[in-house]
Amino acid sequence: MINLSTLQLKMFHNGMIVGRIVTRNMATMPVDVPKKSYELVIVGGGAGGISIASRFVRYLRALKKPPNSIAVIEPRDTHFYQPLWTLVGAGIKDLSESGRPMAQVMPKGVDWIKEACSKIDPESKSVILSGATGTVNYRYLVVAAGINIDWDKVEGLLPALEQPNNGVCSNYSDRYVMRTWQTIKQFQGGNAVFTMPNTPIKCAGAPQKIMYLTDAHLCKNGVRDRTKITYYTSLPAVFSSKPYSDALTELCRKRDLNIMTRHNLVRVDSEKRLAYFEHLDRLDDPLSEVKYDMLHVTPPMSAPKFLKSLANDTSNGFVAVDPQTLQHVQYEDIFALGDCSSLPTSKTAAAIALQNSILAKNLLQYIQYKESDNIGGSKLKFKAIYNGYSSCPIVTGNERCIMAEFDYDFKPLETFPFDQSKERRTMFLTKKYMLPFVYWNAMLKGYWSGPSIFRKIMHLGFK
Ligand code: UQ1
Repeated sequence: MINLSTLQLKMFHNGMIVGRIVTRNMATMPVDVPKKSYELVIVGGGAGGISIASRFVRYLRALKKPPNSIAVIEPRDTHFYQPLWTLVGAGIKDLSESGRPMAQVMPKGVDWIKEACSKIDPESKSVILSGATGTVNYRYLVVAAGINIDWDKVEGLLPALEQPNNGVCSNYSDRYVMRTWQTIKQFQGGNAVFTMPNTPIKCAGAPQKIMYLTDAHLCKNGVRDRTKITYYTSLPAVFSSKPYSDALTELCRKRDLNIMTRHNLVRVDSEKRLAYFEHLDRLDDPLSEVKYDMLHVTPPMSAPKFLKSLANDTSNGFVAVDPQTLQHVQYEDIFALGDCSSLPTSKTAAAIALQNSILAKNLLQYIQYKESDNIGGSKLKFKAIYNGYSSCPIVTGNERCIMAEFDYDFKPLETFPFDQSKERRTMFLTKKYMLPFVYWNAMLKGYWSGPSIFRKIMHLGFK
């Protein structure tokens, strides 16, 4: 069976992607035979890996290192701007706009090793690959390996997603995101159910954004009157940062969107169209059985297994780094950022915008310190400190958006000199047009550290 997203992606691979590579003639293709060792190895070609690679191509040139002393290990052909998938699932953007060939975003001057990692050995400073290359040694390592989606942890979910037109969908994959839009379009009323799992996930706002967009669509096409919409979340509130949570709770009340807290999806029966939830505060109770006509699932996620050697007792499988400096807590020559890291903030591209700049500054400082003549002196004190900044553009439907921005304490850290917990059209347009532009043209090229500079300018004289 070919579903629509695979078909679209195929056309996109064969047409647009090839066209782009040929016309721009700037592709970095994978290396046939990688070197045995590199100054800097970056694991992962996602938002974190590519932005760090771009910065270090510049830095290593400045440090007078030979070209191609950086390797990026990434097995995939396509780089996705995943924040767009909320809009793709709601029929506002095209799937093809969310991806570009990996070759096109890979900076010139790095060796792209197109293989998957199977293990990292921090003692021998080597990355063990699953393909023919075997092992690559590093002097410095950046881990930006993303997060794993555990579709199979919800019983019956994968089979349900693989059958067409049964009301089950998920924005969390290029394979299934078009199913969401199909499902919304075909929906004729009944129970629309949205879920948020009991694990760390990427973009914790996305599970509810698609609910708001579905609500808006159903209002427009006259189906809303015969629909009950419910959000089942594992969390105790609709959002982690209080001012935004309060605004969203009020918005849900006004729009008759029901919120069921501390509920976790464990099973889907797609034949009978039943979803089963455990109650996280009453695990001995029988599962709640919920009839659905549409079910948008946010799957459970976990740290990639091959990162085990870099985790510790408290990091839950994620790479254990210092929350302020992004350096590994045990191995000084390893840094990590993004979804695979233990950084206790919301896992978003906006967080990676600031993290990549902090990590790059600190790793550069560390390299200079290690390679200077006066080693053995005082302990290195890092200059760049991460405050946990993350942001989540919560699209609330009708071309409106609440632009949540907060720090490690979930305290608002807003860029604009107005109350961002209010729905605004300008923020929707920022999400739809400006942020993708900034991502492709500045962030991946190593020139975007998040909006903090604008925050400082805009708040001059205001607060
Ligand atoms: C951001 O800087 C960024 O990087 C490009 C994103 O990427 C997807 C974002 O989603 C957001 C919200 C930010 C923060 C920027 C502003 C203007 C609040």
